[in-house]
Amino acid sequence: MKRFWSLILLFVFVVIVGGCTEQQKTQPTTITSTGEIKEFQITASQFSFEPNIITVNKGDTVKLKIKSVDVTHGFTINEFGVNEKLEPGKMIDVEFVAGKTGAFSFYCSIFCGNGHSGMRGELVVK
Ligand SMILES: [Cu+2]
Repeated sequence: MKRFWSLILLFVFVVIVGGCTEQQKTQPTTITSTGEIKEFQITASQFSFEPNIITVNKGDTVKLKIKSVDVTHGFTINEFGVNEKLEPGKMIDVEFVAGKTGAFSFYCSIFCGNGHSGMRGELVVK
């Protein structure tokens, strides 16, 4: 009978240790990483950017591929020194490091029509 309980104990021990090992194996993928490359494709059109909210982590390298599908627009993020002219149909590559946390607006900086002043979005750096 004692042997039986020893086996049960051993079984429980194996399950617990096995469970912990399993957790350690999967943990690295759940850690919030900094220094990753985050790439986004943004479409500019009268009078919006799509997507208009971009979320990254502090320290990430942000790569944006931006294209206007109608008229000439601008793309500006003051805090990260980004200021591009988006000519229709031409893909523009933007790259910067999100070195500070906060919510930063990006906006169209070239007059493109009646809704121009509302053509904006937000870069969220966590
Ligand atoms: Cu505009």
